Amino acid sequence: MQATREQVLDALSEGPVAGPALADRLDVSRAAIWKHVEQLREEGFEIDSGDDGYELVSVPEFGASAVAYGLEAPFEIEYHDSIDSTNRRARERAAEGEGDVAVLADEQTGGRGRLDRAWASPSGGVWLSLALRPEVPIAHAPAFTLAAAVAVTRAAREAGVNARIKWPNDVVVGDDERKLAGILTEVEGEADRVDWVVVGMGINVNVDPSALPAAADATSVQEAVGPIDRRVFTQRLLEEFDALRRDLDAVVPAWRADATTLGKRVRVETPGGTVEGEAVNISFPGALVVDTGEERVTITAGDCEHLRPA
Ligand code: BT5
Repeated sequence: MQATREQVLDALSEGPVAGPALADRLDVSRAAIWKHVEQLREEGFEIDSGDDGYELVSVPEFGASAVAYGLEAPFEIEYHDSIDSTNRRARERAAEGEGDVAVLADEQTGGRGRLDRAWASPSGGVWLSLALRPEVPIAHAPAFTLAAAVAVTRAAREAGVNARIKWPNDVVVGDDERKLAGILTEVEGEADRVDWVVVGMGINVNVDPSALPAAADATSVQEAVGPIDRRVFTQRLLEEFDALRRDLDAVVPAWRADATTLGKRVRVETPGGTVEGEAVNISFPGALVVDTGEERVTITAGDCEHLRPA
C-alpha cells in the first residue's frame, strides 16, 4: 500500500508518532516517511521531531495545502500568490475538461467584474474561482451565482460580519450597504446542457479599506472585525457552496432569507431599460420580480440600486 501524504499528515496530527512505527503501520520504508515529512515542511507545515517522534504543530496560514487540509468538500485547490484573474485560469482548467477545481489567489493583477469592469484585488483578499461541470441547462446557471452569494454571506457571518445579499451578485455590510464581495459567473455550453460554469467570488477579507477603490463604497472583513483566518474562511465558503450546489432548489429560499433587496424600492438598469419599483420576489434560477405599481416585471440581469423608501 502506498502511504499517501494525507495518511502521514493524519498520523502526525494525532502524534507524536515515531518514524519507524509509522513506516510499519503504513507499510512503507522509513525513507518514504521521511520524504513526506520533508515535503510537508516545505509546504509550510510545522512538524516537531522530538524523542517520541514526529508531531504536527501547525498548518500553513494560506495556500493550496492549507485550504485542502481538513476540507470537507471535493475541490482540488490550485493556489497562486499572484495571478491576473482566477476566473481566467478557472476557465482554462474547465476548457481542458476539468471540474471541481478551485483556483485561489492572494492577489489578482487583472481581476474582472461584470461587463469587463475592473475588480480591485489587493493581497489579503480571498479571490476564488470554481470550475464546475454540472449537468444542468444553461438557463439554470444564475442559480450558481445565488448559491455563491449565500455561501459568501454564511462564511462572512461565521466570521462575525453581518453580511446580506444585494441582488444579483453583491454581498454588502451595514446600513449603508457597502460592498464586501462580488460574484462573476461565466458559462459555456448548449441550451440543454452547460459544458462548464465558472463561479468567481471576490471577497475583501484581510484587506485594508485604503487598498480598495474609494468610489466603490467598498468594505472588508478586516474593517468590520479585524483580520481573520483566511484558511478557515475559505474552507467554510467551499463547504457551504458545495452543499448548496447539490440542491439547487434550496438555493432560492436560502437566498431570500439572506437578502436585503426584497421589500426595498429599487432602480434596476437592465439591457432593456430602467425599471423602478418595489422588489417583491426572486424566482428560480435568480430573476428579480419588481412591482412598478402598474405591473410586475421579471428581470434576469441588471445593476440594482436600493432607493430610499418613497
Ligand atoms: C462584481 O462585478 O461584483 C464581480 C466581481 C468578481 C470578482 C471575482 S475575484 C475572483 C474572480 N476573478 C476575477 O477576475 N473576478 C472574480 P460588478 O457587479 O460589475 O462590480 C464591479 C464594480 O465594483 C466596479 O466597477 C467597482 O465600482 C467596484 N469594485 C471594484 N473592486 C472592488 C472591491 N474589491 N470591492 C468592492 N467593490 C469593488
